[in-house]
Formats: sequence, structure tokens, C-alpha cells
Amino acid sequence: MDILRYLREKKEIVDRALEGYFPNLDSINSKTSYPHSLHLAIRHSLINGGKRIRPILSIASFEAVGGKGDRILPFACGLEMIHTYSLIHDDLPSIDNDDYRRGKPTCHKVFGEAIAIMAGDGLLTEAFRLMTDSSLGDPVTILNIVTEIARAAGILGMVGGQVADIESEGKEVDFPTVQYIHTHKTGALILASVRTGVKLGGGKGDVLKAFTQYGERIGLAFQIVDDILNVEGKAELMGKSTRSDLYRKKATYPSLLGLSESKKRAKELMELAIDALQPFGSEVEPLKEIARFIVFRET
Ligand code: GRG
Repeated sequence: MDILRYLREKKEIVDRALEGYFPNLDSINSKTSYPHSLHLAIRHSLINGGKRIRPILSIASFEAVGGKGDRILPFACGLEMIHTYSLIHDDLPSIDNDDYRRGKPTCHKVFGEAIAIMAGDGLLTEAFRLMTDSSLGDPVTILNIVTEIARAAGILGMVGGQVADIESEGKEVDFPTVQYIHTHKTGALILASVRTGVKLGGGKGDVLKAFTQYGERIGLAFQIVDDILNVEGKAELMGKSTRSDLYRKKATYPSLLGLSESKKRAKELMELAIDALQPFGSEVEPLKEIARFIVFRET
């Protein structure tokens, strides 16, 4: 299959849906979308940017287990909104202090720190409003999915991993600490994206178990590759600054294991992720290709 075409088509669907949830520029400039700065800051960071890997994973998983229709879209968009909030906050001067993201100046560079913090908070909260819409399916399933996403995004997941990451800067950390950072800061939301699609599509038992293994493996591989790209990626392609991990003395796979071992581990995880989906047929082909894309990507 042509994975680049698949990713492009799914990204267009996600982008269109995201556009629909927020006021467009014309209505922001009219008086209906007050406060304008908040809406402009959210649009700046969310619209027309990013690979949309998390929402695409949720859609691909939903469809792989037989899910049909658009019910997945509010979850796909909610996951992307949570991810975008984390990027806005991650870039703040008190955290990574980054100037570029998704090919543009970071949110706080354009709108100031206070509005950037609020744009992140707004996206996080709005994501949950979107996902708890009771028309999306059986309320018990919706509640179960939303609880899992909250767990993955919060103290037991992404926020916990981010704090461990911040506190590891400049220190010599051991391998289990790096593993904790990667599986929580990045892996948890990726895994939740896969499991959201499976659960909403009705997948249970051994199916959910196999997709969970897939999600855990690509989640870790994603952050290892992010570490590798921070060392040898091209900033102009990636739309964000590179080499910053070294400067900030971050706990990363390359800093602990070296580049070549890190690449080897990322490829091993990719193979293991693909293996986890071996019991299934052509319906999981997009997910297998996404695993390869994650490891061989340049952005
Ligand atoms: C609450 C103050 C406060 C901060 C929270 C939770 C958090 C900040 C940050 C999470 C850490 C984080 C940003 C993890 C994700 C790391 C990562 C791999 C980002 C890049 O993801 P891509 O490549 O980016 O999918 P695009 O732009 O393509 O969406």
C-alpha cells in the first residue's frame, strides 16, 4: 500500500474535522469569538500543523477492528488537541524554551506566555468536552475510553513522564529512568490512541491485547526516533529546532546507548510491533505501515 497517500488522506480528514470544532478566522475577527487572542493562539498551534499520527492511529485501529463511520473523529481530534496542548506547554520558557514548532514560531513567541498557557489549558479541557459527547456511542464504552485517555495524559502518563524528563536534565540517569520517561511522556498517549480506536470499534479480549502490544512498541519506538532525529534530523524539514537534547543534557536513548544502538532498538521495536499484528489480515496493513513510517520518518 501507499502509506504516504494513506497518511495524507487521513490527515486531511482530521484537519477538516479540527477546523470544524473551532471558529474560523472570519468569525474570530467578528465579535462572536471572544476572547480573540485565545482562539488565534489555539488556531496558530493546532491548525495546519503536525503529522497527526495519534488521531490517524486511532482511526486506523478503529477501522482495523471493523469500526465504521465518523464516530471516531471526536476522539481522534481530542487526542490531537491533548497532544498539541502538551507541545505548547513543552515549548514554554520554563520547560524546553523552544522558539519553533511545526514550522512556525512557538505559541508563546507569538502570543506571550500567559496566552500560550491558556491556549494549552483550553485545548486540554475542550478535548474532554468533545470526547464526552453522549451521542458517540454506548455511555459505558465512552466513559471507559475517556478514563483511559485521562490516565494516559495525566499524572500516571504524559505529565508524569514530562516531570521525570524535566528532573533528569543535566543528571546521569539510568536506563530504567529513560525507559520510564519515554513510555510515559510519549508512549502513553500513542498507546491510548490505538486502544481508543479498538475499543470504540468493538475490539476486545485477544484483539485488544494484540493491539496493546503493538501500541506499546510503536509508542516507545516513536520517542527513540524523536531522540535520534534531535541529534541528526534536519531542522528545516522538521519545523522545529534540533540538537537541543544535547545542549540541555536530556536523558535520551542516544545519550545513554549511542546512536547506532538506539537505531537498532527502534527497528527491533518496529518488528515486534508488526509481529503483534500477525494474527490479523489485510485490515491491519495500514498499522503495520505506520510502524515502519514511525521508524523510518525524517520529520
Ligand atoms: C502542564 C506545564 C505543563 C506541561 C505539560 C505534558 C507536557 C507538558 C509535555 C509532554 C511531553 C511531550 C511534548 C511529549 C511528546 C514528545 C514528542 C515525541 C513530540 C513530537 O510529536 P510529533 O512528532 O509532533 O507527533 P507533530 O508536530 O508531528 O504532531
